[in-house]
Amino acid sequence: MVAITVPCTIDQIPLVKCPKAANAAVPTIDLSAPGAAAAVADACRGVGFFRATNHGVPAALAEALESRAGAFFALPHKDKLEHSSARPFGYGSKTIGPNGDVGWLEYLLLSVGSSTIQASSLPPSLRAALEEYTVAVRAVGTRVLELMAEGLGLADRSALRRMVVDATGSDEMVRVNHYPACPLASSVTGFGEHTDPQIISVLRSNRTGGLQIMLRDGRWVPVAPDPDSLFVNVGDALQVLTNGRFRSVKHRVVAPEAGKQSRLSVIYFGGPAATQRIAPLPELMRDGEQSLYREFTWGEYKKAAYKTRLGDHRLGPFELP
Ligand code: GA4
Repeated sequence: MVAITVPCTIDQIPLVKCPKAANAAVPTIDLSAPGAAAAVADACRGVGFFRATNHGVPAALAEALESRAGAFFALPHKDKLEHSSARPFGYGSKTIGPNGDVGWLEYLLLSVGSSTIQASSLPPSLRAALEEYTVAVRAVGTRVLELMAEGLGLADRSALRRMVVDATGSDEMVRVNHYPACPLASSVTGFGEHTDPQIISVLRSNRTGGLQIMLRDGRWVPVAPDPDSLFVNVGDALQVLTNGRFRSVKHRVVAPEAGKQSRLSVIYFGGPAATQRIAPLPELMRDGEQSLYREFTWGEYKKAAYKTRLGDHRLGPFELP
């Protein structure tokens, strides 16, 4: 097989039709408030996305990571490329996934195993900051998965967290995305529209906007950046586990325009072990309710996902007529 590297230039990156709508649609949930479980479930049944406050991640950890990541991305391109050999993990620039998706960004995608970042070659200070942050954000993921289970009315509040943070061999990742200001055009795609395949994603960004989510009625709305909050996404696997009650949210990022600060985001993805069966939780099913999906394992879904383009409807082939 011959590997062809296609150099990606700005004119190969698609533009995004930007919405004029305001930011009203994103529910904000105080994770420490009574009633948080019901609010989380409501948000996940609605838009599939919410802003979490009082999450307990110390600002200092996020800021330390932001500054170390900023220093990393400021390195000469050839130095960063030294971290790009372990596809899909490591450093990437402009290309996303193996099937031709491109965006105005560079990133680090790292696998998390027992809270350790699996990439020994990273600068030690960046690796340490990422590990500390990951431990903290994982704890938020754990708490949110418990709130989701409670909000769904599951007797076992650990039913969801057991698939991710407590499971051996679970598939957890951290991604650091850096979107430099784009000098040549506005509305340039940073990260094209997609849903996250996993159970849950927890995002934090700096003060630069660009993230947009799709509402249930198909409208795109911008998400106002807020470095003090975390943003939680429902992923495809959670949509299946809840037989469509929770909705995997479509989202995308528009690159900052010339003169703006670059955008830096860090996302924790909580996925289960490869052997985990993904099917609606029996306790949720009403009498006579049929599964909307044929059964699959996370390993199968992941394999299928890596054959798709970013914007494809990945659950499509698993939907039952
Ligand atoms: C989208 C969510 C996460 O960023 C990610 C992405 C992954 C990658 O960048 O390697 C994928 C994409 C994401 C879904 C479809 C496939 C796989 C790129 C791609 C085209 C890390 C993930 O798990 O799925």
